[in-house]
Amino acid sequence: MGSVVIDAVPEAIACHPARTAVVMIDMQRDFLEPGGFGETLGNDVSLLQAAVPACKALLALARASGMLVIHTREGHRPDLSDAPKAKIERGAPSMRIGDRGPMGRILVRGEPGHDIVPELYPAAGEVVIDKPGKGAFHATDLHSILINQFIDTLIVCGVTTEVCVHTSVREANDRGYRCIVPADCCASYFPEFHQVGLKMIAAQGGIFGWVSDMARIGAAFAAVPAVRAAA
Ligand code: TIU
Repeated sequence: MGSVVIDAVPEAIACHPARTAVVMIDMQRDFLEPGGFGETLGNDVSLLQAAVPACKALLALARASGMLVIHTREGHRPDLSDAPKAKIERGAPSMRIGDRGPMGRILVRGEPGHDIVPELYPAAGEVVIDKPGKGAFHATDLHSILINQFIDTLIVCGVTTEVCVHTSVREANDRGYRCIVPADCCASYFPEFHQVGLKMIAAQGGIFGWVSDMARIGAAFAAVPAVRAAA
């Protein structure tokens, strides 16, 4: 299987599918559907739906080409012992973490709202990382899993662009991973933060990584017959 060259900003990036993982950050009902954590914070959750079609296409590509797929979920133990007081008490949400809402207890593991949206549901055998923080590496075994699979490049997708995606990309950088962020596979409750968040990743020669999109990633894979044949 050969390398694929993905057109991106600030420049094209070559990566090897066997050493590349798709990391789908927090595409959970609690963030994307009414009645969950995102809405309790006062957000219009319908804005996040924009990322679902491109994420779905990327998951299909990753599965067909044999790339490692990892899903993350933000949430806490039912007794909230892993939820910092500062996180629970922050802001003025209509419901706090652990309170009971229409999709079960807000941001609590095992509750319906904590689950991943049906369109992007993990396939059998795909890794699901439960994370208590915004970053996917904090207090999880993600780094060990990636090292053990010889992964050097991440395609980081999900919600929200400037919160959990950005935090995870920053954490990944400091651990030595190259991060590609497809713009249309991410979304924010604040469209301007989405745009600026992406700019911050690619600025200064790609200080945190490369920004691309699903069409350019699809085109890169389609251009490599060996990758397609191995799928
Ligand atoms: N509030 C917000 O924009 N995001 C989060 O709380 N978590 C994630 O981004 N997953």
